[in-house]
Amino acid sequence: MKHTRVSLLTLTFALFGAALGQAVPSVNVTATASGFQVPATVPVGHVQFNFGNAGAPAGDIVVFKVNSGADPAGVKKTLSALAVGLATGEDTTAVEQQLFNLGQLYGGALSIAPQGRVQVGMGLEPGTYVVSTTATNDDQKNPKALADMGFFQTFTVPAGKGAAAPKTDYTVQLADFAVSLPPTQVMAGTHTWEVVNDGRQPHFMTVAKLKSGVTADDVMKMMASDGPPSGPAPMEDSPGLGMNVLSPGRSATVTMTLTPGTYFTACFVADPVTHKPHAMLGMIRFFTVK
Ligand SMILES: [Cu+2]
Repeated sequence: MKHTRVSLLTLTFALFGAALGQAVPSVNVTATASGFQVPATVPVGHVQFNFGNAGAPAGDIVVFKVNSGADPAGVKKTLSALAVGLATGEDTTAVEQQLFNLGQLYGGALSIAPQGRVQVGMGLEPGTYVVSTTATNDDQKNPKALADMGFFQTFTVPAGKGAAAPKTDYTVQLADFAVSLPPTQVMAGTHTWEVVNDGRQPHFMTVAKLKSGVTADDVMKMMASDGPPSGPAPMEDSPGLGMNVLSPGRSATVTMTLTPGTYFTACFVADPVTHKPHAMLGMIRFFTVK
């Protein structure tokens, strides 16, 4: 009898939960050595992407909503040009503007550790989307865009009513040109961060931990110096942290596990007016994790 009562209680809670709102669906996107594996259709509304790395070359993952009337093949060509430009250190301002005219950037992962996963949540409207990367293969002399090597897939989002965005632990606001960090102390552990682009330009958010003994001043001095950086990198290798480019008005969430220490956050999108990376115009901040 007692067992039955527990089951009824569980059922009541399950029904109550369903009435409150749909659960956020999980969508697996896996980067393999030969490209991205992406479902053909992804639910409308808020979804949680589980970006996995199963032997892929190092790189980011970006989700891009293609403007109605724009051709995904044009997006591929532009992304490829951007990837090669970034790899060869060219001025990428013009090609970035071309990309921004073809659709909207919904965020994504900046990097994923080998065999690792990164959880990125975002709200999807009906339409055609691209999952791709701005990375190249590691041929230093003649870099080839991964977008041309299988790392470019599309999916569609059908019309309907989807899940609402879940509550998050911390919020970061990106603006032209500033980064607003959470007003409260960031605690160590695994938390979900909402990243909001309140600016009129696209922005992204790198997050990396400073090596012990390195100060914010050391990093600022290194950033201000011209030419290639000398000496060892001041930041730890921090795969899985940060948020890929968000178009103006967009927001997305990323689940990050942080350990105590000092962290660096910045955006390096090129400003079309000054051709400087946004970090040089004020989009660089430091925060501590306790
Ligand atoms: Cu920016």
